[in-house]
Amino acid sequence: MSAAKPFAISEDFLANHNARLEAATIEDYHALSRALARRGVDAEKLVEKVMGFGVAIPTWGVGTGGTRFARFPGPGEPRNIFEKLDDCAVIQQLARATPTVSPHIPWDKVDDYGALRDKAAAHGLSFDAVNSNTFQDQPGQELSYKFGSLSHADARVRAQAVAHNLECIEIGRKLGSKALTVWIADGSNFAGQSNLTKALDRYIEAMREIVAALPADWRVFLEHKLYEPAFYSTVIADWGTSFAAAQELGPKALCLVDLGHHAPSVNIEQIVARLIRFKKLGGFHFNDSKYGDDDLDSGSVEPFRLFLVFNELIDAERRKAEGFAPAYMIDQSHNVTDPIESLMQSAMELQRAYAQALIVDREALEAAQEANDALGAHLELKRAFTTDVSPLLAVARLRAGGAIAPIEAYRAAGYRAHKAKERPPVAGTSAGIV
Ligand SMILES: [Mn+2]
Repeated sequence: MSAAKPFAISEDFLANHNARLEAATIEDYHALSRALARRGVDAEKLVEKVMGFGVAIPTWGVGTGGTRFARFPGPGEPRNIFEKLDDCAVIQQLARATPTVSPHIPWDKVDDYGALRDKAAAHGLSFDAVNSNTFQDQPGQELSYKFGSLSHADARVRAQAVAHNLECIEIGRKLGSKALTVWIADGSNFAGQSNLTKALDRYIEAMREIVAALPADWRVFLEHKLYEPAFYSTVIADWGTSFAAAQELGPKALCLVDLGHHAPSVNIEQIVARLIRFKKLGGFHFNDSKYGDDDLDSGSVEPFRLFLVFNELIDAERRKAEGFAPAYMIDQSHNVTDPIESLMQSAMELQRAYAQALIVDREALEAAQEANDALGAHLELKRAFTTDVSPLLAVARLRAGGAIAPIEAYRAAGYRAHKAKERPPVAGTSAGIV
């Protein structure tokens, strides 16, 4: 007996759903276009820019996340990487902002990477940065990462962690990736437990071996994180350490900014500006936070901060800043929502911040800055941030073949209910927070 074809949202269903919303959307878009035209902004050009914006979905993001205390799996969760790709495809089909997928090794290991690449391509998806994992032990693994990985005191553990990253590069090559993201959980829980200098020395030496193994057109992203799982010291704790390490490791090594991986009051947009200035901004893990590495949905807590990050990115793009080509990925843990809905909403919030940053009057902003007109400069940013670009984003989605209202369309299609029938839960489905 052959398995029934998995449920997919049909183009007819989507067209009918859009048809009901189209007239009002176009009316709102025309009103916004006229308002923007009065400010010298061409809405049509903005639509084109928004249609070209893409952010990668992490494969683990389509499963329910969890906290340190529990995970509450939802119905119809993907049970393997192929089903994860089906869910990523729905997100791209409706929201049209996520054409790439960021895999995680070993969670996404398969026997046939050609089949995986073909499956993604059939969905119109391709693979972005590969994420390595030396923050947990795998079944059958010879040595434990309990006391660290790339910075471990024991050279054999470091060698094992290096070998894992080299395997990630090999898998990434088969998938068409061009980057490796390395986050290590290494650190210490007690003062005196670890030699702070030696631990960093060992990390940099191990990373040298990984950098040396990168193909010519590959980059490696160093991801820093202030604390957790280590609570006394963390080897790559901040952007300064990440930057200094990337400098020593050479031009292929760049810094990755996960928005949740900083001290609570840190000025993240300034960190972004600094990394751009030093040609070391590799990319982002987008999410939002209230307290720490909360991995909440992008733009759900501090949308103004997200806008300010994009303001720096657009500033760099307009200046044609040397070496500026950041990779964008979402990195969130969806504990109380349907992950597909959260990922669509997050991708749209990133597009919103991007569009708002694009409509900042850069000449007026610079003039105010040069004249020391503090409030005038601030108001230029606020004018852009308070502009509701929703109709413009909806038109961009519509023209790209997506949904005017992705979450409403997704719910109306009953995708999750279908998957709940097709995908009986299995034990040990991996999901995580990095
Ligand atoms: Mn991250």
